[in-house]
Amino acid sequence: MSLTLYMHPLAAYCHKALIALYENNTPFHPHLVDLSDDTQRAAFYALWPIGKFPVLNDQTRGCMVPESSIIIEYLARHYPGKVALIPEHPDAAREVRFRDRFYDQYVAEPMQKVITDRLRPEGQHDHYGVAQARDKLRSALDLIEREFERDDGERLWGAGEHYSMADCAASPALFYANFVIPLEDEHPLTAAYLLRLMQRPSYARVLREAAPYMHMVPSEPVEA
Ligand SMILES: N[C@@H](CCC(=O)N[C@@H](CS)C(=O)NCC(=O)O)C(=O)O
Repeated sequence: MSLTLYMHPLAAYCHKALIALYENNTPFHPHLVDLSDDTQRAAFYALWPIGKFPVLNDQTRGCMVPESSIIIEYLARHYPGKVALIPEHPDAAREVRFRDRFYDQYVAEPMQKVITDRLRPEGQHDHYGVAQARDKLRSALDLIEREFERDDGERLWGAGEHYSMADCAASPALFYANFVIPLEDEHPLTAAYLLRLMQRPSYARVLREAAPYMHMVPSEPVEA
């Protein structure tokens, strides 16, 4: 098999790449990396010294591709399927890329800051950083909600009427953000969007595969 995805089934950015692969039934080999295992960690860092997954290795083209958005761009160019995750039209493509960046940087990043802080040892928590991250996350969610309201809740997907890379990014970002700031409370249209994303067969499959690991997500009571 030509494509290998280095990943972990719980990792938000790996969900994003997996969704893209499943959307187009692209054949690939999933290579699960357990970073808590010294041997696996060393092997992964030898491949990609930054040590963040997902990383896609394309044996046929001799190409190693890190970064979830770049993996999706790569798949769209070299292994296209019937779902065009990056639209042809440059303006539509720019909108998709903007939404993708938005979900990564303003939803997924602060969400990860809050959740990974829960894994830190006692006495090593970053309370100030977590409070900042929660504020950032709330601002992003408020903006997403306002945009759905502006569209009278009629916009189906992240960047418009067509499913795209923006939705690949939004799926794990909102799924895990919901562990930090429950969406139903003040973001009902965003909660409805998350439900649509979770019902999409590609993400439903990712979540099914992640289910055996979900108990590892730290679910402390949400701070006020
Ligand atoms: N910008 C990267 C972010 C990747 C990332 O943060 N991956 C996390 C998992 S979701 C990771 O590898 N964490 C392991 C670590 O930081 O040690 C992307 O889009 O792929």
